[in-house]
Amino acid sequence: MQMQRSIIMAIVAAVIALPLMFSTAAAEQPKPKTKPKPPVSDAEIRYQAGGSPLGGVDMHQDINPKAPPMAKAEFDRARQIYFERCAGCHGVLRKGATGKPLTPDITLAKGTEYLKVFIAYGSPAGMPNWQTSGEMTDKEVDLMARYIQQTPPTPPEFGLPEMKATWKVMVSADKRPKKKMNPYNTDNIFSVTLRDTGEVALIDGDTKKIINIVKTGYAVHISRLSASGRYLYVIGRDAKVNMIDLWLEKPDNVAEVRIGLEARSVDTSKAKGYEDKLAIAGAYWPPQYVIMKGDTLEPLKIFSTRGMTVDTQEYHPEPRVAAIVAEHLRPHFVVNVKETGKILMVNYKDLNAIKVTEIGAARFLHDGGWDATKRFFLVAANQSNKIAVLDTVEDKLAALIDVGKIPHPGRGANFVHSKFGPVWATGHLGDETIALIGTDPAKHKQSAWKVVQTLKGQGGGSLFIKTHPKSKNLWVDTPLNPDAKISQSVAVYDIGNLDKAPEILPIAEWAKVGEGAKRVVHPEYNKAGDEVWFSVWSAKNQESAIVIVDDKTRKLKAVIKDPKLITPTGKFNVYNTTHDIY
Ligand code: DHE
Repeated sequence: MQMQRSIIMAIVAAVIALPLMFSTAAAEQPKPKTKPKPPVSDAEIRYQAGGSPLGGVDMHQDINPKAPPMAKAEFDRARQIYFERCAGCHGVLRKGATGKPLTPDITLAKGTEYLKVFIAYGSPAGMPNWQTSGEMTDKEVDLMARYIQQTPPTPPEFGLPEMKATWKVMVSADKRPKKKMNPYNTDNIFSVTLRDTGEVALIDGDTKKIINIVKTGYAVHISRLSASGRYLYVIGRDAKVNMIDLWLEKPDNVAEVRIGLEARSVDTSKAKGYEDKLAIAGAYWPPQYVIMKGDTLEPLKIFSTRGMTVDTQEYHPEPRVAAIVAEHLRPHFVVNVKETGKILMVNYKDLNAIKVTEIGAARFLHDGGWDATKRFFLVAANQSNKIAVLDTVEDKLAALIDVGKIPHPGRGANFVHSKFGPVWATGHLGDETIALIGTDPAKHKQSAWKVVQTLKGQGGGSLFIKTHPKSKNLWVDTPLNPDAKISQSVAVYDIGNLDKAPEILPIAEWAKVGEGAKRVVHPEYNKAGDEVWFSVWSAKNQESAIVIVDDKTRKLKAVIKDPKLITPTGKFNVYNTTHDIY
């Protein structure tokens, strides 16, 4: 036993002394005896290891004679674990994303024992300690060490025939009502992601009652609206797009399609003359985006994002599609490609002559939103610790701005700063700061595209920030902070006096739910801009809730609880989402 321990300790020491291979910052050699701070925070690791649905997809097992033997059942189990835990950082094909490449040319040279220790104990540079944290057993670590020496299996492609085979129109356009058939104020409906049940809850913002629970894709991610606000589009991590008609007597699905095997983003055409005409969805696998008919989801055109990275100009086989937004002023979609670090402006005026303007930004593009004028789109290049600014009038990159560690704005927050004029704000996953960026080059040139003020938040692990044109409050969540006190509360700043410390509201406590993680996530305003809704997010088998705060008084206004409200996360108010108000 003692001897076994000494061997392990010797290997740990050897591993730490060798160049790190898993994390982004692997190039930095750890210095002995000092404890380097992981460049990837725990919050970020947990966030990225969200679970890819590709684990369930059948893939070919190549027999590599140099790799340690694996029975098919072992290979399939390891593949499932890989897609659930590892693919988010290391990539589907293991070529590396925010984590290091794990291709056999690298892993075979390290050998099983080395890899086991690395997986079990993690690295100071950010690789999680899967075994010592209790998340993987000894057997699973052994399995994974052998698995990553095999040839990476490739999931199948997903072209038009595959999409068409999944495409269903439940209520055809001509059978749908010509006017709204329900009493709801549809502009103030909230579509609430029920993450782990693969559903959205449609909640009436006026009465706070659930209108319907609608079946959608696996681990549903976001909702977006058509330009008229009638159709609601929901995307699941399994790349299933659902289209819900809010005019039905009981709003429900009218069409669905799968646009790939894994996805996160969806939006619709917003330009004048194209209202409700087209939808677009972006996939993680295969790396592609798809333009569909807006009223039926019939897939029309598919575009691959495979290509060269923005900086080193090297081929990347799986650049995932991150945020997509529709321009309001021109018939364009803005498609953000994660691994290549490119922003694509897709002109959809003529689907047979699509014009794509490619703007080089920085890796790895993730999420973002418009400035208040909707001319500039600001997107987080999260592993570069930068915000990229796209100018949609001059079709160019207006700026690349250094911000804090791993910016994560959601869609960000726009307001007028008393000193610097219009600003857009982002919080960060990797530190406690909130960056305010000037967005008005015409009237506030000195402040434009600069961090004009940095606020101190509760801590790292922030995902979403929000305000409303009618509000004087700026809300910042911290759901991924390791301290429960911080992850279960929210910070609110007075926009008129940003030098004042924020007020901390114990949202989870107000929910009065039982045991659970109770992460307070994703502030969202109602249409009037006088209420802010928060999700109190616990596990599938625990009680969760939606807490509604009066924006003016910052006091509790209502709590929505229901056994069907399982794992609520994102909430999308119909009016605010349609008009990109944030
Ligand atoms: Fe998200 C937006 C990707 C984990 C809740 N998320 C986005 C967008 C992308 C993305 C690309 C932008 C879409 C757009 O605007 O078109 N999210 C990913 C991941 O890859 C990641 C890190 C890991 C994963 O496996 O999915 C991930 N996301 C999460 C979560 O764990 C969250 C907190 C809970 C959940 O529901 O899964 C989460 N993501 C959200 C929400 C938005 C979002 C609520 C939309 C924010 C908005 O206001 O628009």
